[in-house]
Amino acid sequence: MPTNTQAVATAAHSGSAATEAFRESAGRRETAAADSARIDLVARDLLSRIHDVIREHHVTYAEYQAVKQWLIEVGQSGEWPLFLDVFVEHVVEEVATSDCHGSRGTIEGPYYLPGQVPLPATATLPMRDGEKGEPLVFAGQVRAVGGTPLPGVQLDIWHADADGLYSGFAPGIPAGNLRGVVTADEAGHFEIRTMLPAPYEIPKDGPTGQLIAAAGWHAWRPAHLHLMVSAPGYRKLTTQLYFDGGQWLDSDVAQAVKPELILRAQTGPDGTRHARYDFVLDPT
Ligand code: MBD
Ligand code: FE
Repeated sequence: MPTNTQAVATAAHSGSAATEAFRESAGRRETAAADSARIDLVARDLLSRIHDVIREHHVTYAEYQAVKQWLIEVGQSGEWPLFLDVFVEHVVEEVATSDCHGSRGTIEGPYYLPGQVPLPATATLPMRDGEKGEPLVFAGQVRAVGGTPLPGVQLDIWHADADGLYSGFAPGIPAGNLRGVVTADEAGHFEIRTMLPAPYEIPKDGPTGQLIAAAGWHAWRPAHLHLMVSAPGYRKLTTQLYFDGGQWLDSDVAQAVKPELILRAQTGPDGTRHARYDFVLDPT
């Protein structure tokens, strides 16, 4: 099956591409300064909780060596961004946004790429001729907490294609496919045409997928759109939107679904899906 071959070819590549993307993003990201007291506190507590798990579950030498081997493979395959964003980021996001009153955020994940094509308020995302899938029109308005419509809003959007693959992280997909930076109009309105993404499955041939299989878990995320919504003077919102009735909504491997983030899309007479979502931003 050609789809299968493509998915297998993708897997080995996506982890290292995500590590590459993360390294290149270093200058753009906030990084914590080395505060010795903070490192002492958090690192000591983290280690002591690992010690507790070993005691409670009588972890053996054989298991300890297997874990060591697996950790080496996560690094060598470049899957640390994938593994961490799937299993850890959701709690970092929860803590980071606990004081927000605007739209719910959720994790960024490993597949954001900066510098995508700028697009007007009404726009179609870059896609291949005959891009597979069902057409989707995603529209809405961006306002501040309190309801004032916001001018100068940027919506940086990226998502998987109808095979569940991301441009830049799977071979054979043109750079920038299904990615773009939309500037909303003066009243914060936008209307984005694209193709409905498919659910995403963690690659099975890397260490993250191998852990998931070995533990008997499933490796799926429900279909989703990724967005970063920003406006001068407001906190940048990083979020994802999901589709009502879609598979895996109740069991996302990355635990990043929230009920407020599920779109109820209507299907038009020509089969096009129409979904609306209004974003609310918190002031900085
Ligand atoms: C994804 O597409 C994603 O959004 C996350 C969080 C992790 C892996 C793949
Ligand atoms: Fe994703």
